[in-house]
Amino acid sequence: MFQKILIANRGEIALRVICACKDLGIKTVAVYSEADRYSLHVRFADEAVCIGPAKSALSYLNIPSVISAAEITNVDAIHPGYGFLSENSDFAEVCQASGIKFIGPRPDVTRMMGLKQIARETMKAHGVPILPGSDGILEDAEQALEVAGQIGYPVILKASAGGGGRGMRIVRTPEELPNLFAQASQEALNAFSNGDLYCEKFIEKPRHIEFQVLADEHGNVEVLGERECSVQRRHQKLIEEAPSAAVTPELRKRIAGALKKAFKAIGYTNAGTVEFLMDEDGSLNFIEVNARIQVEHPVTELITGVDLVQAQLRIAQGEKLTDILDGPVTLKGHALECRINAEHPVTFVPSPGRIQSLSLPGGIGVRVDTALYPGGVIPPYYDSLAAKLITYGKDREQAIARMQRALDMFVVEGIHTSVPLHQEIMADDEFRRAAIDTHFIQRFLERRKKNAG
Ligand code: MV4
Repeated sequence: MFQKILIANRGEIALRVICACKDLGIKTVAVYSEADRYSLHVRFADEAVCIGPAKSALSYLNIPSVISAAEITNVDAIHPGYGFLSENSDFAEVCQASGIKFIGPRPDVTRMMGLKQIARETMKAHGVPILPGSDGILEDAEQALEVAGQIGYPVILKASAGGGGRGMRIVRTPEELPNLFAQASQEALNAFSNGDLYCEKFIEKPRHIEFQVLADEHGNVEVLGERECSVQRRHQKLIEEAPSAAVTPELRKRIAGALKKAFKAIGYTNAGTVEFLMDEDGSLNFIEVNARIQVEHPVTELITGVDLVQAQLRIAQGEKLTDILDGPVTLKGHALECRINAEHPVTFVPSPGRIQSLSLPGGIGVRVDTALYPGGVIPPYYDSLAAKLITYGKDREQAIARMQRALDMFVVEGIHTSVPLHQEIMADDEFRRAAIDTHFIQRFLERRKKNAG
């Protein structure tokens, strides 16, 4: 059992991990940059170590600094949170070599999942549905033309080492393919030091739906339903919910069964998320695996009653899923999460600064995950997520009503936030009908502009 762990992260997720550790009686070590000296994760951890200057590259992403902090505090394990080093297989390897347990999948598994075309082939081999596309890496534009000719246009070129939309190009005709291939490959090489590309049939108007997986170190795998994450802007999710209004119990069961087999076969351990795209005809196909806890994990927690971060810690301690979960996982009710960003609700310009005053909502069915406090500062160096406002209800309608009530009672002064944006979305007819796909925000912003002008 872990006596003490280090949390290699900041903000709300660092606090979330501290909560799970307190519930389990595990001592915590916070690490912080010079910009985060007065952050709540530093205050609430049992110990805290400064690991460098504000810039992430010199602190939260600095492997030797994080490992040194772990060694001087003599921790048993490191929880990486999301972002930063969470999917860095080299970091996981250094932890292992230093005798520190990395709370996440094994490095070789994370490395495999990070190569998207390998993840794709692996899922296919174990019966998870994938989109038509290339078998592995495309050698050159010539081969891409051949594959595209077979599967039909439009196709999308994707970076093998990609994610977050970089190194992607949509190709609508064979004429434009050679140029787009060169661009995508160059962009991937710059961003990921790996120019390898693969391709898939392009889905014009998909829903983004992801399944939550937990796997122990004894070969047991559970799938905890799905999350609907279609409300996104520029690859940043704004609202997530569970379950998805577009997933039937039959479809959920079929995908969960395939994922269980696949994750067992690859020896996956700890928490993971499997992203799918749903076509307008309702077909659901794999796109990628995220080998970490995700920002939106709370919506799954609320409909399953499972503490996912506690589960991560207990899995890493070698416990069995049957002991971690109390009986079979069932889905009950509906949960919504609004990401409250420190940014202007109309222009989306980041709005770091000091919190002059703060009053957070509460009451039945409301959860707030945040590291904000009155007088605290949101530094400009990191992402703009300031709080996650999460509501639960017996159905989607009740979860929305509670979200509206909670947004009305979310008072923050000193910075701009996306609270007003979320209030408008909660009142939007398309959103209320769950008529959402990855273009929802674009349509919503056009409607808003038209109504304002
Ligand atoms: C796609 C796609 C359409 N067809 N793949 C964007 C980020 C990366 N994780 C995958 N992405 C996409 N892959 C095929 N075959 C459309 C997107 C996409 C998208 C996906 C989910 C949520 C928002 C998105 C916004 C633009 C493009």
